[in-house]
Amino acid sequence: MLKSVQALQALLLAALLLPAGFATAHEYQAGELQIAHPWSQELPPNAPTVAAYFVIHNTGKNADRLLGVDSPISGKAELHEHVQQGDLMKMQQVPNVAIAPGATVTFAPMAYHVMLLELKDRSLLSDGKRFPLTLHFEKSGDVTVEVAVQKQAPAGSQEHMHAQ
Ligand SMILES: [Cu+2]
Repeated sequence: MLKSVQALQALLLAALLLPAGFATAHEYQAGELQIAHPWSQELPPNAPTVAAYFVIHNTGKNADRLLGVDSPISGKAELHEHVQQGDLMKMQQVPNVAIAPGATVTFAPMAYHVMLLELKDRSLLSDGKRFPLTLHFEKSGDVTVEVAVQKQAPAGSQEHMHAQ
């Protein structure tokens, strides 16, 4: 009994010591898809594009597909991936992203990402703010998530300045 109390105290302490980013972790559900912690790196105010990231986990037995995204803060939103071209990593648009049953698909710097272009409203693009992003899935339908803008990339994602 004493041991488990100590373990619990250790856990609570660990939770308190986690970096601030963890406190804002948030999750959404669309059918059998879980969308974890949508976030975006705070960029200089004149940045022409903004990227958004999240992790999609398919808890179901059916494949699904992310067909597209949109946000009221941008005129255009695209799905991108990074590909190796010689020595360079380049990003390119993809028509959709398959989410196999049981799969976890990570949108992160240097991987799949949402690219917001033709930015209309930059008021929500600073550290600590959130902006809406709607994901359109083939089977699970539409789900609107709040993308947390943060200076620090969340733990577990690679540090990377998005190449234009
Ligand atoms: Cu991109």
